[in-house]
Amino acid sequence: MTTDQPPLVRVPARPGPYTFEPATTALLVIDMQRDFLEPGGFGESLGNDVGELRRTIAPLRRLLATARAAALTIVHTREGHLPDLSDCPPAKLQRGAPSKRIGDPGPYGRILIRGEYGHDIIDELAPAPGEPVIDKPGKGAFYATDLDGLLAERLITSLIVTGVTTEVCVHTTVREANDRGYECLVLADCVGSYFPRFHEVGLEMIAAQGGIFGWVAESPDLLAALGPATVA
Ligand code: TIU
Repeated sequence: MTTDQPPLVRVPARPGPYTFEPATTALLVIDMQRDFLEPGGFGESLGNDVGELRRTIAPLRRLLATARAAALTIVHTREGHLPDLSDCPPAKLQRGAPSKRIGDPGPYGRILIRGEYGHDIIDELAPAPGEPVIDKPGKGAFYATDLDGLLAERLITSLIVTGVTTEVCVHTTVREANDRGYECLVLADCVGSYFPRFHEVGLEMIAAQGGIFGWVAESPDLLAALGPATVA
């Protein structure tokens, strides 16, 4: 029997199954940058346990391999600022302990400055040629970027959201996406926070009230649902 319906993928999720069409779905990988994740880096220098973030690397590698095999649109983001800090509002610049603020010298170059080693994406999750990398000055990936236009050009209506940190850049991006009409599936094992309780409650907040901001699933369930495209 033939059908005109596009192929749909259905993933067990909370608050209920998430259904998407691969052709109109993008994988968003948020801010998997050395400044946040590398041992000895900026995030760790603030007293954070980067292990809470690094546990996302292995599942994200599997997910990226499968998403590439399935020809999903993949978009990476990086949080950071121009070297002259002209795109960093004073309110953000003055946050944090003196000497550990945006633009200050850090273990991997000037903290969160574009072009610095620490600002770039970790080697394990390096973008493949042709995959867009969105540089964003805010926590949300839609604020002051062309992400919305890029997704619209590709007719994307559904986002699989991953990256760090759960309650900061992931949450802000999901909220922005939700208000713009995108459906979001957040993968619990592919997002992480320095604060485990923020991570847990952040995920609960997304799926609460019938999925007020979106859906939450585990990446192995998504890989199983994608079936033949899954890469071990
Ligand atoms: N990417 C992102 O979440 N930026 C942050 O500053 N996160 C913190 O949790 N600090």
